[in-house]
Amino acid sequence: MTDLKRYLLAGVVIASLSACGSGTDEVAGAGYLTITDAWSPLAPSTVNVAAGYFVASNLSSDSVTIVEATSPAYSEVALHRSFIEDGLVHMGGVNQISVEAGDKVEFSPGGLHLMLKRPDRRYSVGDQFPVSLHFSNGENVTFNMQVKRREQAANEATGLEMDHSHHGH
Ligand SMILES: [Cu+2]
Repeated sequence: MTDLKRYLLAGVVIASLSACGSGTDEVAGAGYLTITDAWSPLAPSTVNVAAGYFVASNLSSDSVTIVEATSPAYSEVALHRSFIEDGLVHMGGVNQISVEAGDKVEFSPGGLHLMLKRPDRRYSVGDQFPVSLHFSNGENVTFNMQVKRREQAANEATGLEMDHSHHGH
């Protein structure tokens, strides 16, 4: 099994763990889509692609359609969706994603994701890089995506913090 396949398959397992979780730290809002929980799982050193996940909430009164994603940190960014067919994990490009007014769409392991190709440098846990989503109405939103270990993100999603050093006394 290649490192890339292992990387992508790991996401499917985590997806079931984090499905009921909900983080609350707001990352960016543009009047159209509010982006929260933007993160990218640490990629193996032998792979020059990474995935990007976030939740896009449409707090406006208009439908918003995401048509493109870009980042100065990666030379290619694509909207992708993972799916399982004949017991195998596949993924393919998505042309656009509409978020109805008052609705939200989750980019999460095993489903919709950003496919980030050819980074400008190696990213480590804790690093951040900017990503922009472009809408069909010409607007866009830019937010930072944080690099995390998959286990870390899953624990945060289920409220099982492993690091208790932040607890106040
Ligand atoms: Cu992909």
